[in-house]
Parts: sequence; structure tokens; C-alpha cells
Amino acid sequence: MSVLESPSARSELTPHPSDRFSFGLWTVGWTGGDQFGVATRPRLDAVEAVERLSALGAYGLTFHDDDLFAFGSSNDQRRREIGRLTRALESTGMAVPMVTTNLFSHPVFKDGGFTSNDRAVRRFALRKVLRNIDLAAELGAKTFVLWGGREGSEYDSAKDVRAALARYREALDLLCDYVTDQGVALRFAIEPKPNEPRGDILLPTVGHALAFIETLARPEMVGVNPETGHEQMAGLNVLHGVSQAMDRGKLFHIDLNGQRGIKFDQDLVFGHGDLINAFALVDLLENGGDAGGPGYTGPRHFDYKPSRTEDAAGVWASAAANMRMYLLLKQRAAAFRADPEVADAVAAARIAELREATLDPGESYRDLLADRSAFEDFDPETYFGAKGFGFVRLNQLAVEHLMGAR
Ligand code: GLT
Ligand code: MN
Ligand code: MN
Repeated sequence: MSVLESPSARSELTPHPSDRFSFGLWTVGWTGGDQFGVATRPRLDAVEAVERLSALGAYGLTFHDDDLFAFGSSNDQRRREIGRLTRALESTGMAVPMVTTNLFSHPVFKDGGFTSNDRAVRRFALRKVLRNIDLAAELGAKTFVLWGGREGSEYDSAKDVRAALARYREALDLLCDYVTDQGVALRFAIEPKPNEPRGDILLPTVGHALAFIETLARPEMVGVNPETGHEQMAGLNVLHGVSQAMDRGKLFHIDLNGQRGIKFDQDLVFGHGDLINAFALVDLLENGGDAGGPGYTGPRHFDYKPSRTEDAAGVWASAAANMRMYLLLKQRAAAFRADPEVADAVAAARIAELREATLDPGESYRDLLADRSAFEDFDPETYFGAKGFGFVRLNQLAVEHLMGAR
């Protein structure tokens, strides 16, 4: 009997609320309209989304204001939809761990929300976000994502980027003041993306966002929401961005999906893009903590789009596929970590040695300068043709575990 058929493995692969899987309403709710074609599926009701996702084993639903009620809805219309959603959440036990605001669909945001050249639009955008923060607090969300898809430019002559960053900062500082004054336990997570829909988007990568956060008045309230595919669209290794966010305690949330190389934002099922990178990412999230435990304990949020080719059954099959991919990768990562040959290869690759400080405790540059073994007596030539690290052997073991070959 293969590992995948044993009863314990079966339950490991069944999504459970304790896995903390969540989905955006805009993901399963995407009707398939794109730049070149109209919708291929009907609108999905939020109540059905909650019920179906809950039945599949997810624990949370996230949404933009405009996913739940149309832009410009009256207070009565808003309250009606919020009431329907709240009742569905109560009857299923589903949570709303994260809320976000749509500052990109309506024509008013064609040049951005917080960074539009039009000051009136910036003030309107802030009011729209503040209103949605009240809703996030009401629903008990812990994270408020800010994806600035329209904050950017196509033409270098048309945007003063330094001024745009100052306005972005002004907006974030105001939002942090508001949340602090309201006494709500809500943190902000900036979601980077290099381009699309704007030709170039501000804060395009995790690294740019981390540097920007340090310039805020209340940096402790703001982290990042890296999306697998967005870093990969920039040709970057998402593992590096996520690791750097962890290093600064800034991994507040994460968007998992699949992307195949540098092209338009594909939002494929998690693992259906760069599978080897997805394996390493799950290994980091599950086993990359300081003590070898989880490196991240927040929601595993899937931000994918059921492909335009799929019908309603395909929507739910693809939602389930995200969770199954995660659990399979988690299982494969656990097997990888438990394999004695992997432990041997890890030791040969001297992975742990990088965790040792380069200087001894109390040692200064003066001591280093006095240490002849570090330089005068050190022989770099012994590295020529010898002292390999065996990284390829270790990676081969990783890929074999990923393939179920070990
Ligand atoms: C939009 C975007 C996603 C963001 C969403 C949050 S909106 O669908 O493509 O990556 O996470 O605003
Ligand atoms: Mn995306
Ligand atoms: Mn996203």
C-alpha cells in the first residue's frame, strides 16, 4: 500500500479548519471575464461561497467591500448583505480573518486611490477604506490587506514617484491612527505586485514594501502579504521575499497561488506553477520556525482564479485542489525532514553552520584582524576542485520526496 493510500495519510490530506485555509470571495467568485472575453460563469452568492468552502474544510472567507455589495450601495443594502453573510458565518462556524478594500475597479481609481494625482480621489479613497475598517472590526478580522493595484504609472513623465510615496505614507499613517484610536486589534498588510493593472505598481516587491514600512509613524502595525505569483512575476524567488519578511517579523498574511514564469498574473492553483518552489515555501511555513516548528501560524490564504475554462463544478474542484496541494506538500516536506539521508545531506551541506555567528561572542574586528588563521594562514586554494557543498545531492533528495519517489 502506498503512503497516499494508508488511512492516516488519508486523514492528513483532508482539509480541516485547524489547517486555517481561507479563500477570497473574489477567487471562487471570479466569473471569468478578462481583457479579451466576457464572463463564462454566473455570479456567485457570498452565502453559497461560505457554505461550499466550509463543506470543503476551509475555515475562513475574505473579501473586498465591493465583492459583498456593489460600489455605491446604500447603508440599507450594505446592512442586508452583511446580515446575510453574518448568518452564514454563524451557521457554518466560518471566520473572516482578513478584509480588504477595492481601490482599483471603479473609474474613479483609474490613477490610483491613495496616490492618485487627484487630491479629491485620495480623500475619497481614504474614506472608503475607513468605512471598510469599521466592517473588518465588526466581523473580527485581524488583518487588513492593502493591495495597491492602481497605485502606479505607465508614463515616467506623469507621476512624481517621490510624492506618490509620501502620499502612500500619509495614508498609512492616517489608517494606523484611526485603528489605534478605535482600539481594534487590526494590523495592515501591504501586498506587493510588480505590474498589472498599472504598467508599474508602487511597492513592487516584498523588499520595497519592507523598506517603506520602516518609514511609517507606526511601523509595528504594518507588515506584508506576499503573493507567490506576484514575486514570481518579477522573476524573484518568493521564498527569499517571505524569508526576509519573517526575518523582520513582518509576515502578517500570505497569498498562495501558482505562476509559471514572468508573464501576466496567472493566479493558478497553488502548486500548479513552480511546484519545487511551492514545496520549499510550504517547508518554510511549516518547518522553518526558529525551533524547527512552523515559521508562520496565520491563515493559509489562497488567492487563485478558477480558470475561465471551468464550470461551477470546476470552481469547487479547483478550490479543493489548492488545499490538497498544500496538504500534499506539507506531507512531502515532513517526509523530507524525517529522512536520515536528508539529514546526512543537510549536515554535509553545512546548513546549520550558517546559523553560527561569524565572530565568537565578544570578538571584535580587532580580534579578527589579529587572528592569523582567518587570513594569513588560511588557504583559499584548497577550495579549488575540492570542498564541494553537495547542494545538488540535497536538492535531488528534495525533488525525489516531492515526486513521492522516496
Ligand atoms: C486582486 C489582486 C489580488 C489581491 C486582492 C486583494 S485583489 O484580486 O489580484 O492579488 O490579493 O486586494
Ligand atoms: Mn495575483
Ligand atoms: Mn493577492
